[in-house]
Amino acid sequence: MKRRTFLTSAVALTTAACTSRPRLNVYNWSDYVAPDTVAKFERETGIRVRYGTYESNNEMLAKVAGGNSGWDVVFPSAEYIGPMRDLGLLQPLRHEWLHNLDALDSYFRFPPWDADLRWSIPYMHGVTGIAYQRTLPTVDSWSALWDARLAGKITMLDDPPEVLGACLKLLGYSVNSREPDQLRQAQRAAVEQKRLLRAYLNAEARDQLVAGDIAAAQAWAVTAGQAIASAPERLAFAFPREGFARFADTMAILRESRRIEAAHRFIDYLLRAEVSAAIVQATQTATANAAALRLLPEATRENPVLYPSRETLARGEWFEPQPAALQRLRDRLWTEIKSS
Ligand code: N2P
Repeated sequence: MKRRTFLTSAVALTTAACTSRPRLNVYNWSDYVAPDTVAKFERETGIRVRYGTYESNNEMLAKVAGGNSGWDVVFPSAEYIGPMRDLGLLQPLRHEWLHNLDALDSYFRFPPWDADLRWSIPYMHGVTGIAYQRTLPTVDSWSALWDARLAGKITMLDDPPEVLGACLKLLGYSVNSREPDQLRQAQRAAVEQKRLLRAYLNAEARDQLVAGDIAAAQAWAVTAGQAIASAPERLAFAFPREGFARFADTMAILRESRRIEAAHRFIDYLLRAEVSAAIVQATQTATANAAALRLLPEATRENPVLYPSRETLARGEWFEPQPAALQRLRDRLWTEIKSS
């Protein structure tokens, strides 16, 4: 074969290999799959996955809001499903391609935010509380995060509904308050707290808690659970007595996706009990998958940070989507907090 012909056919072959192998772009929270979850899916299906991670709903939304992000599957928190649907960002799901839906816990099979799972499939859930060093006197109230003795060693989440939510709870209000006056009081509490803060941090708080650089952090149970697993003798988690937010993160397919069959295959794969159980073991998360939970050792199922009692959970509130005008007010209050 002449060199020229050889080169041309080699290029043709490589191009064919690249274009014929199906691809999928998955954008998820950090630490939300096991190290081998994606590779195993690729081996089983032949689909090549580009996997990216984010640390907050806002980070994800900023990327996908324009409708040409290139991502196919994303993991919005429950209260973002309605607004993302209304913005035309989501694709209705095809249940005939999701064979493992029955694995879901009965509550998450018909959740209040998307009762027939038309737009989203529950993935992980948890509460937002306080991760703290056991050397501190008992922490059981949001007020611990306003304790001047801990100045410089406190962090809050870098997440507007979470920070306003904690401030609202501190003041005795609902995390979903729609009262402008209550929201302004919450903003004042956040501004007053800011001088005590080390930073607004999400997943990054984990290592700083383990290192002892943070005394008390507003934290997702998932992140706290991961920190506690690394230093169980030094760290603990509090479910504040004033109440707290609950979160549920879901799997959804973007309207812009041109790979909807592969996207459903990926979601269905994550719903598989063994796959989900391996993720929970590796990442210390609380799963919405009841079949996976049954496969896990008792110590995991009874981890009180991830799976608190029914009475404790009853003190929690799911975040709700806000009417547009109130969302604008909240956005403005948050910008002012950040720039204060
Ligand atoms: C993943 C933490 C996500 C929990 N690192 C908040 N939705």
